[in-house]
Amino acid sequence: MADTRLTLVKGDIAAQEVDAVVNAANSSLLGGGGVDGAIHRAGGPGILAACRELRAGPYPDGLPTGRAVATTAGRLPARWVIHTVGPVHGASADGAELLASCYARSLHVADELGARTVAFPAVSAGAYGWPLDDAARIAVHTVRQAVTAVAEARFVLFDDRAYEAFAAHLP
Ligand code: AR6
Repeated sequence: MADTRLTLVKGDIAAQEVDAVVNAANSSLLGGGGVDGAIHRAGGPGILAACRELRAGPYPDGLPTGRAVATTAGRLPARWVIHTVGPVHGASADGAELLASCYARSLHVADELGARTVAFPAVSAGAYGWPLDDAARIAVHTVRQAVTAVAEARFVLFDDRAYEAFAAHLP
């Protein structure tokens, strides 16, 4: 397995030219605000249609927290969207493991797809209230520990504060 390169970019996750972008979704898979809103807006209705098929098929009750599943990326520059559901901060005792699981399982799905470049947002660090520094620590640590064929894991941060939080945890 090649060493995964961890990179940082300040910008919009929906604009990334990578094989797969990770969506900070909710269990319904049917859209929302933040990253989820940006991805569905930019990617067009094909993503929502694919999500509805997942709900009609393998995920009738929605995607559980900490899991990941791929769909088309519609009109995004990426080929796939990997939807993952972060934990709401403080909602359960195993939240940190669930947040780590979002990154580990997203990389696993990327490997199944053959995606070599993957862009991640700061999962749970927005509407779900996870403190940014801790979210960054869990994200960077989990991706660094992962055994994966992904060549580049790109963290895409929306503002300076998030960028600095992630930068502080990179080697
Ligand atoms: N590109 C990159 N980062 C972004 C973007 C963007 N376009 N927009 C926001 N961020 P959030 P969560 C940052 O709320 O906390 C949705 O409604 C944002 O500043 O998108 O996992 C879903 O449907 C923050 O640092 O995800 C769920 O219901 C980080 O991305 C819920 O929100 C994550 O913020 C998920 O909440």
